[in-house]
Amino acid sequence: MQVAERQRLLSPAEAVPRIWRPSANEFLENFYAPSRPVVIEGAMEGWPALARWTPDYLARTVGAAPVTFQGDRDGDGDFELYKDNHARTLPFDQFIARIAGHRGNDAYLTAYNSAANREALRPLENDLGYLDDFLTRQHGMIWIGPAGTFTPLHFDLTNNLLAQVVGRKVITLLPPSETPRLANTRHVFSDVHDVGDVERLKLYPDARFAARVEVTLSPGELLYIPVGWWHQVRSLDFSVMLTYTNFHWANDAYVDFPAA
Ligand SMILES: O=C(O)CCC(=O)C(=O)O
Repeated sequence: MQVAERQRLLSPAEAVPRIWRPSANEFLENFYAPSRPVVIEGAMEGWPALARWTPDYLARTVGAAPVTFQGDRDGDGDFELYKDNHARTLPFDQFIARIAGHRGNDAYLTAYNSAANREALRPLENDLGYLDDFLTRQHGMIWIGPAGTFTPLHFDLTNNLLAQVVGRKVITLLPPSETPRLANTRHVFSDVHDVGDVERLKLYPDARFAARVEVTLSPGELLYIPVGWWHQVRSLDFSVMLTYTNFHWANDAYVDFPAA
């Protein structure tokens, strides 16, 4: 039997429903509290960033301010685990010139770089709205990359809300109950890296049977990923996204989790 035939696919509509602008209570009761992923449509309506954020506009607005990004990732199969080795700096407009119109996974400005980039990227905050039903008024951590970035399979120690602003991303989600199949030998990472990589799955046969669901996130859409849900992310286009963790409700699972 082919690997693809053995995979257990969750129904996208059941596992990750799409809903239109829920109230705070609907979101809390049906998704946040029961740890159920969901795509939220309509909540980013009117954000100027959705219309403005072309690569040229981003480069003009931030200019040559130096930014930190993750670079030289291609030669390192564990670039995510050893992310501190990959911190690189460029003037922002040069970083944009390097990724816009290109494809690949070598250079990616990620949420991990957000503290270093907060001041440089502040001019972009004028184009963002707020998600007051779900979050406090603090802007999210920004991800900027070319088509073809790939974040390997991992889970987070917080509930996350992903806000897609530019381009599309495909997010593969696997429930926490699949952890025993995912070779979770190192902190929040899976040795499998990519549950879509047929060659790699030969090394991790249990992972073939891990149930999964794919979500394509488009500009203006939010994805709620509950703490502990495995995910890997691939960008289809030049992409800008924000990750928020500042919910109105408890979000501190990391306190009890063993350090890396
Ligand atoms: O967009 C990506 O490349 C990764 C996003 C992610 O893993 C997250 O926000 O938790």
